Amino acid sequence: MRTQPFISQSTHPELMIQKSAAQWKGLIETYRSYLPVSNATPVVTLLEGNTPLIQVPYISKLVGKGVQVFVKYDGLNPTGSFKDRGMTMAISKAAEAGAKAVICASTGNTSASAAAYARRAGMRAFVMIPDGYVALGKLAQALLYGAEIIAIDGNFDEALRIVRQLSENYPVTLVNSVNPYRLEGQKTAAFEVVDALNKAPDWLCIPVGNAGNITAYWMGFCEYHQQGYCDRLPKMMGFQAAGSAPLVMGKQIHHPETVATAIRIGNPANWEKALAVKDASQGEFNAVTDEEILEAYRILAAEEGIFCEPASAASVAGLLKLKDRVSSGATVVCVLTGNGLKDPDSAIKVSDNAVKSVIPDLATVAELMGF
Ligand code: AN7
Repeated sequence: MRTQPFISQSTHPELMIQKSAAQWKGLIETYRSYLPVSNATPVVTLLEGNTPLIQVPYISKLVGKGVQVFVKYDGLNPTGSFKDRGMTMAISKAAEAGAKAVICASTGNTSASAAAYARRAGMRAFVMIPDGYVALGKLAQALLYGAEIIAIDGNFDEALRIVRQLSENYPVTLVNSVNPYRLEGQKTAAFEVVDALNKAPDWLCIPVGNAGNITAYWMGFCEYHQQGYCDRLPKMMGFQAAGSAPLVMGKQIHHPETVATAIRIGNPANWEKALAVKDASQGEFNAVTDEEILEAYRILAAEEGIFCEPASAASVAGLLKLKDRVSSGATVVCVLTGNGLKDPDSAIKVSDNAVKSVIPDLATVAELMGF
């Protein structure tokens, strides 16, 4: 799903050189000095990372007050989601440790990413999914990558509990975001945001499920801040779907529901870390309804030309919901975590657009076009 390599302005010279080189080498090579890898680590990569930070003028105008909104389009990673940033690290470190098999619970994207990277490393990939709640594109990926897919009559939280126990008792490495290497890889997205903006944004809006990504972004911003590459830190604004909003409600949700199946999670694995990020960044967790998510999803595609999956649009839905509270002239980055092609069913359902069928005749087609 990658397009042309994106060449960003870098705040520091060695990255400038690497990023303007003809071939992007993947995020481990690019950010090696910030990551827990050594020469002994076999780098398993599909050249993930280096995704574009795109201005969204229509959404900026909806927010008003001279606010500049960008989206970090992480759906352009090799398997179509931000999970690849974490998976290149988790699988490389698993390979270094001699692992022969990995396992994850997944609402879909983690399973696709784990399967791709594990198979590339010659490992077995076990993925456990909630039966009937994984978007079609994600399932198609896991199947073709050769994952061993186990569907349970239960939700993500139940699957995570089982795979955690399996990894404790059998020779199989857990690659959910409780694996610390996942967060190390994912923090590079924050590096890229700062490299592109030459500063940290005022707000970082991000969809939240297990809260791994919000934690990883915060790690990345803090590290770059310590290095002096940005002189302030963003408010971390996490958004959950209203039917699956444990961090907003302050309690576990036993039967999470939302159209955004990627974030249909009632008991986030990184709960404590997420609360710490909120406090440290003076950020917030807020809920957005399925209607608000789908409206942002539609606006992103129809007005900005950007196709993300519904869960990703929660970041933009959240910004639009809280727009009166953004400072004038602020810079806001919304993270688009997954590609729209992951979930064609939702797109077809949401769209009020229709295919017009016609006979293959010039005059008939021209008339249909209104000419
Ligand atoms: C598109 O694939 O949990 O808050 O099993 O696929 O770090 O969990 C996916 C999560 C946001 C939430 N957007 O990130 C999985 C899984 C998309 C996602 C999230 C997910 P976290």
